[in-house]
Amino acid sequence: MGLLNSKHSSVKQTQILMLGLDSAGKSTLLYKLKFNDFFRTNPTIGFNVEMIETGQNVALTVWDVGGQQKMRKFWCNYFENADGLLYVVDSTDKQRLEDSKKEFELILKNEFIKNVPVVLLANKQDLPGALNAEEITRKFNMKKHCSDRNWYVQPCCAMTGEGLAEAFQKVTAFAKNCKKSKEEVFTIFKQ
Ligand code: G3D
Ligand code: MG
Repeated sequence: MGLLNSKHSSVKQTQILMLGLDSAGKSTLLYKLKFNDFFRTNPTIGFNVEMIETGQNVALTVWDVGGQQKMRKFWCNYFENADGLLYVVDSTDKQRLEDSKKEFELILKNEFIKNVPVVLLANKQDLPGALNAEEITRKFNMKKHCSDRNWYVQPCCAMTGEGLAEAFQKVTAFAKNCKKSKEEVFTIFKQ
């Protein structure tokens, strides 16, 4: 990946970082999208990484990093190359919503994530009592915390795949624009 490489290839390589607390549904979501199938997951130790072709001249590399508490201090190791962030929330886990929000805010404060577009996935919409996208938007105070970047909140169900295509289309489009403006800055800097 890199700013120069993208000028020499018609297929843009885009790095998407997927984070969220353990059990939010990240790995289920990744494999549903990749294989269009439901896989029983185990807690992710380390990370999973998959290439996903979008059919829009963009190849996504999606990094699914383990979300257990002891893993969260390693999230920052993945920040530097991220072109887009997918943050996954278990919309039914009201007890840990505050924790999830706190972790989200910490990510956004990191220098490497500055201006990186965000799609927040309000997952597990199939379950009773799931907060909807509007409620999650309010709880996470998206307007305030993401005022410096493109953002979107997508309701989804990783088990059925509902909402996933929309989320990936959105983050890809945002990331494309973000990369373009980075390239412009880079070109100006080189002159
Ligand atoms: P993680 O990778 O974020 O840690 P996983 O989360 O993908 O491992 O999923 C954690 C649990 O949530 C799994 O159940 C998985 O089947 C379930 N899950 C993920 N997405 C959805 C969804 O959209 N709806 C429902 N109902 N469940 C979902 P288990 O039972 O294996 O712990
Ligand atoms: Mg996982």
